Amino acid sequence: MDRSRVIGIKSLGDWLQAVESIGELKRIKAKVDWDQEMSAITYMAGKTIGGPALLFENIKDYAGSKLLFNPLGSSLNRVAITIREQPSKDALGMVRILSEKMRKRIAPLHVDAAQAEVNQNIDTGDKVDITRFPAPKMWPLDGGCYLGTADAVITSNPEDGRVNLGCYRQMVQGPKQVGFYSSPGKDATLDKQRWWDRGKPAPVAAVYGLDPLLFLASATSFPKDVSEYEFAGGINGSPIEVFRSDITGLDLPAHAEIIVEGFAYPDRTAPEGPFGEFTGYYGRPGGATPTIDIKAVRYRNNPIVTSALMADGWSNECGLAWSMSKAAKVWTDLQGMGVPGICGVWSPPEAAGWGMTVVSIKQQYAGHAAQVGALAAQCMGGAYFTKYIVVVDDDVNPSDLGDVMWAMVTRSRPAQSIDILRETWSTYLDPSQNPPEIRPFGSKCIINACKEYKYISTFSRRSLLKKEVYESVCGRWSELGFESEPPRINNFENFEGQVDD
Ligand SMILES: Cc1cc2nc3c(=O)[nH]c(=O)nc-3n(C[C@H](O)[C@H](O)[C@H](O)COP(=O)(O)O)c2cc1C
Ligand SMILES: [Mn+2]
Repeated sequence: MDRSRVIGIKSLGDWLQAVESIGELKRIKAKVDWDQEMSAITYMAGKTIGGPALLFENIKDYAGSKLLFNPLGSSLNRVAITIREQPSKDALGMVRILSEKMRKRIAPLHVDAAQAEVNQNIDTGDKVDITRFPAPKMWPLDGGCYLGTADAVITSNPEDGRVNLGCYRQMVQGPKQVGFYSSPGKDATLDKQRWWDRGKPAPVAAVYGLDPLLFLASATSFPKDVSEYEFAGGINGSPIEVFRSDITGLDLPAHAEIIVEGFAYPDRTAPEGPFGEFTGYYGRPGGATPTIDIKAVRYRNNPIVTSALMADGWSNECGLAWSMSKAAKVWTDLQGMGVPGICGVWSPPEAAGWGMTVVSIKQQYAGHAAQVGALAAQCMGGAYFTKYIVVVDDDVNPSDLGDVMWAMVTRSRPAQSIDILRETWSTYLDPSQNPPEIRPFGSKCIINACKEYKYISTFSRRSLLKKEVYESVCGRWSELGFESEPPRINNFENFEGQVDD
């Protein structure tokens, strides 16, 4: 695909066109039920790595409405389009590019509210009714239907006006009310408390259909004092277009599909959950959760709802893209702290998206590996939930779990190489912390799987091919009767330090 196709994407519609042009959009025209059928189809289709985004065009009880499931899923191509890059199979290379893009910030551009497509329809007062939009029930034991999952929830800090975008789920409570679940330490949780501490309701907007770039930015742990709009603009390469709402005073994305707006009050809660989570388990039991009293609903003509299925394995929307954005952010953070020698950062999607971080480094001094492990464990981009942090040498591909395991068992010494951090930032959703009352604290394990630095010069040599021999065998690969491509190998014997006989 020509890169010019992905530059200039402003809306979900633009993004869908690019995705459809590479054959990764499946339109489902058969009638399906919002009650567990859409999610079952998404779960089953998502088992195929790289499977398509699913646009449901015929939803029971919601004639004429459309909903997009598995927007990013496990497709590197769609992650590439989302970060405005050409599709590529090089996942680690893409994380590097994303981490470079995350170092740029571009302030949003204010446009006239009347020009914003999301204002094609504005319902206020008695006309507010979010039950007009399809909200799937995803898992059999879910406490309700979730309209906001692949979303951006927008709040502000009353102290300095910083606008935050966070991806937090929202359960439908009624025509004019949704649940607002953001976990402890998340920016919306802190923002709403700041308003309440001033005796005021917290203004909130929730975007239920959006350009997946805003979804990705909303789901990444950026610095708490900078708006995600600026980072999304940096990744986009041009400003995100917003308009100032006359209802909440918040800056809202002009090209969104659907935005609800209202206020959250400290004493207005409702039962919410349980919900089948990114861990592949139901999270915390249902419980009293803040709500948003909706004052206005803005939507384009024929809007599309964006939805994220949380599940085990590759069907988890909190999988590939979430882990790539986390890895990129950890890389940016390490670079920002001036840590040298970082060769790659990966967060295996197989580890519930955010459960593990792997950093490969070129060791340069005593203590370097331990320093990288501790910083990767606790930096803003990497601290939430992540349980295992593994540091490997530069000859190990962090995005290849087989390579990482091999390094762990051949280079780490369990008695010396493992550090445990206690009482760390986690979530009520971690099923391993019991009884649930001890949540949301977690713990972390840092594994130094690098060659012991003290002995690095005499560490057992890897058995590596000679480059000329590898290349000659590659040249003869089909003559030898192999049909597939020869395997790519990056490390070769360099005979350094070898004495000629
Ligand atoms: C699909 C998806 C759903 C998520 N749902 C929630 C949620 O319901 N509550 C929550 O606290 N975090 C949720 N997260 C994680 C947050 O979006 C993420 O931690 C993000 O950094 C929050 O924004 P903030 O750093 O501005 O607080 C979700 C992430 C994804 C990818
Ligand atoms: Mn934030």
